[in-house]
Amino acid sequence: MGDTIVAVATAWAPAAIGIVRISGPNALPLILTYWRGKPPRPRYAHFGAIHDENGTLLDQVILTYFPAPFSSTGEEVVEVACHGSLYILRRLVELLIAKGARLARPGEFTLRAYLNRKLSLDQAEAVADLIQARSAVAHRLALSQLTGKYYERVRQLRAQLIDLLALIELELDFSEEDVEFASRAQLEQLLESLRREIEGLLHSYRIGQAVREGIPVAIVGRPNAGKSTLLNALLAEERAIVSEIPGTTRDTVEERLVLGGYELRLIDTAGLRENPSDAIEAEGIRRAREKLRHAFLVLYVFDAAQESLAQAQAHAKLLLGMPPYPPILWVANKVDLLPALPIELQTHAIPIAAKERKGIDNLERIITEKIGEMGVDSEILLSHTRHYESFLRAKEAVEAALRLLREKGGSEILAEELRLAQAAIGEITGEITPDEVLGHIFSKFCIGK
Ligand SMILES: Nc1nc2c(ncn2[C@@H]2O[C@H](COP(=O)(O)OP(=O)(O)OP(=O)(O)O)[C@@H](O)[C@H]2O)c(=O)[nH]1
Ligand SMILES: [Mg+2]
Repeated sequence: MGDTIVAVATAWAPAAIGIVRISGPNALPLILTYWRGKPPRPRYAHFGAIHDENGTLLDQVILTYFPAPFSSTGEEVVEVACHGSLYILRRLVELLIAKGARLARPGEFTLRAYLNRKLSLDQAEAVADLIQARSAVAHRLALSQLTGKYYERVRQLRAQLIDLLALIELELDFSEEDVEFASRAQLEQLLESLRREIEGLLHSYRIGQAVREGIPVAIVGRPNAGKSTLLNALLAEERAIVSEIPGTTRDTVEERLVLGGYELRLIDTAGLRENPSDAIEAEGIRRAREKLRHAFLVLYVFDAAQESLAQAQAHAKLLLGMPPYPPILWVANKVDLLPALPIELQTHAIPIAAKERKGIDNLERIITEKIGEMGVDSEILLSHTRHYESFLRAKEAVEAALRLLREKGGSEILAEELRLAQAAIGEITGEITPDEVLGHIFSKFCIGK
C-alpha cells in the first residue's frame, strides 16, 4: 500500500469507451500533469483533454475524481473515460507510470477495497463472480453474496459461536467456584442446531458450484440413437460429428448453453453398448459412464423407430451400470420415422425428431423445469471451495465440541473447539485471514479490478 496504482479497467479490445483507473495518494496530482480542463470537483464528471509530456493532444476524455475515503477502494481514485482505442489506453497508462504510478496487479483495486473495509472477503470474491456470471442464476447468486445476504448468514453463525464461547470462558474465569453459567443440555441443543445449519450449507455446495460453473447435463444412450444430433439441435450449431455409423462419437464433447436462466454444460457421450469394437470405444464408454455419474440430469436418448420405451428402459438399466444415477429424462428420438406417435411416448417420454429440430422447445422447457426443482434458485448457496473447506473445518470442530459435551469433558478443551470453529468461519468473511489466502483470492481477478 501507499503507492499509486493504475490499470485499464475495461476489456482489452477496441470499443466505444475505455476506462483507465488510478488509485492511491497521488492519483489526482498524477493525472493533473496531463489534464487540460477545469480543476476536478469531487464526484463530478468533467469533460476535458489529456495532453502528453510534449503537450500533444492524446484524447478528449471524461474525468471523475473520487476523494478518499469515499471511493471504491477507499483511497484517492481518478477514473478517466477515453475513446476505447488500445493505443490511447496504453499511452495514458505509460504516461502515468512515467510519473511514478505502478501498474496494478490482478485484483489489486478490490484488494485495497477489502483492506480499507469497503468490502468483506466474500463480497470481494462475489465481485469476481459477478463479472464472470453468464446466466441469470449465477448473476443472482453473485449479487446475493455481494449485497451481503450470504455475509449476514455467515456472520450470524460465527456470532452464535462467539456467544457460546464467551459463556464457557466466563465459567473458566470462575473455575475455582465451580459454577455453570450455561446449562449443558441447552449448550448441546444450540451446538446441534449450529451443526445442522453448517451441514445444510455444506450440502448446498454441489449446487452452488454448478450454478457458478455450469450445470452438467449428460446426453447418453445406445450408439446411433441421435445423441450428437440432439446436442447440435440444442446448441443450434453443428458442433458434434453426426453419421449413420454407430460409434461415431468416441470421446465426450462438452458445450455451454444458457437455457431458461441457467447455464448448462451439455455433455455428448459415446454410445453405450455391451461389446465395444475396440479399445478406444471402450474407453469412450468408460468416460460416458463417469460423466453420467457426475451429471445433475441425464438425457437418455433412444431410437423410437427401433425400440419401445419399455425396451429402452430395460436396456438402459443394463448399460448405465449400478445406481445411484441422476434423474433421467427419457428422450424418444426419430419419431419422424413412426407412422403415429404411441401414447406411451407422449405420456412417459419426451418425443423429438432431433434431425428436424422437432420437439426441442418442449424438451428445453422440461429440462428447465427439472433443474428448477433442484434448488438452484436459492439465494444462499455455498459456491466457493474456499468457503466449503472453512465450513468443513467448522463442522468438525462443532462435532468435537458436541462429543465433549456428551462425554462431560472439561470446559477448557470445549472452549478450544469453539474457538477453532469460529475462526474457521471468520476466514470466510475475512475477519480472520492469513496472508496466503488473500494472495490466492486476488490473483484470480483480472487486472483493473
Ligand atoms: N430420421 C431421423 N434420423 C435421425 C434423427 N436424429 C439423428 N438421426 C440420424 O441418426 C444417425 C445417428 O446420429 P448421431 O447423432 O450421430 O447418433 P449418436 O447417438 O451420436 O451416435 P454415436 O455417436 O455413434 O453414439 C445419423 O445418421 C443421424 O442423421 C431423427 O430425428 N430422425
Ligand atoms: Mg454421437
